[in-house]
Amino acid sequence: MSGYPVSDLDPFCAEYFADPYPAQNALREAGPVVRLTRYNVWAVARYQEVYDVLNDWRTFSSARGVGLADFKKEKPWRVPSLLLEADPPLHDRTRKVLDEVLSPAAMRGLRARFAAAADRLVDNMLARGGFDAVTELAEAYPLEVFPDAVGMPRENRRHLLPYGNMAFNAFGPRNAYFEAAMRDAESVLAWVQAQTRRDALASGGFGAAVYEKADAGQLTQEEAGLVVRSILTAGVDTTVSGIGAAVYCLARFPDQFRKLRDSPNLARGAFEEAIRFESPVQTFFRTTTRSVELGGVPLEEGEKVLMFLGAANRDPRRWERPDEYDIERRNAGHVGFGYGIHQCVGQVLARLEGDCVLRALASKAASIEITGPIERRFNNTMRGLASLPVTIRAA
Ligand code: 4MI
Repeated sequence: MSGYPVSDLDPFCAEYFADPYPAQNALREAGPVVRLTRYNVWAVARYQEVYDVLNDWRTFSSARGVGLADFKKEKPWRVPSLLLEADPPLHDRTRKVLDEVLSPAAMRGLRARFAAAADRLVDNMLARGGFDAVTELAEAYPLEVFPDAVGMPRENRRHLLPYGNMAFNAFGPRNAYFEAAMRDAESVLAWVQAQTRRDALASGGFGAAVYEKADAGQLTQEEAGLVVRSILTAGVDTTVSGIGAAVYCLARFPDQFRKLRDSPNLARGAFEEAIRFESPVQTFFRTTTRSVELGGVPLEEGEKVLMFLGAANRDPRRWERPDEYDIERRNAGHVGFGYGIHQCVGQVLARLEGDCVLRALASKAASIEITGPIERRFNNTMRGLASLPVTIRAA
């Protein structure tokens, strides 16, 4: 007889989004693998099992979708991603293209521009005093620097926000968040699609670089368009939530901001710790390709496994004081960027953005004070705020 714990938790509802930590703790405590009866999927919320699933792509496939929908049984809402929703060998061919286009060397060439943009933005906010750290900083900064780096025009770049909001909702169930995000994004879908065309992308940017890889025979022209779509889908919402998380942490934990001001070189650690602490990408699914035992529980072939990345990043079995934001913590090994073959291909770019914003704040601001009620953004996959009213004082 093989027993396993069950839970009727809904990890895609407002109550959970508002405060996911008690439910995440209950899941971790219930056992290494828990059956979620509401969705008929398996859940892993402990670090060890999340790590094990992330590191075995042969057994825990991405090709049937990394959301709740099983692409073998349901038609995907869009043509599947050649990276996120693919297994080797297809995945490795497209991944190599983005590894090269987003290489650390390429990112180093962006630093001066990214740092100058962050300095300008923080100077503007200091002149204002009070502002919304989500809309006017965490959203404004990536929307300023990222589409430039891709080679996109200035106009309409805000359309990337509803597009990303929809994409990340689409990994969850077809609930009210998904439906609302779909309606919101409908009018920008054609525009986003058009931005993936070769003639829309300025030379020197990531987009043109992807098409040059197609010219070199590494992928087809059609595949190049889809890889550019991946850049546009993954590149904005994620860093918006990451930067928002970092500012929210530094505003809530002033001793940590003081430490950062004393040593601006801690900016990288402060950003990384915010990724661990808030885990902007909260969850992804895999689908089993064979029967397998996980955490002592036998799983059949073709089952969805929901990985709670945010819960793994706060698992007391893995982390000391997991619920403390500590910018000097040794947080290597967190799964906020995933792990294994699918680990975030844009992480160097994300860290560059985070580092530039936090360095600007560390060197220019004496304090960050929350001045009004925060608003949380509810999304099936992405954890973040819609509004964070703050006042910053000049140093
Ligand atoms: C983890 S965020 C993300 C990554 C890749 C894609 C979308 C979102 C994609 O479309 O390839």
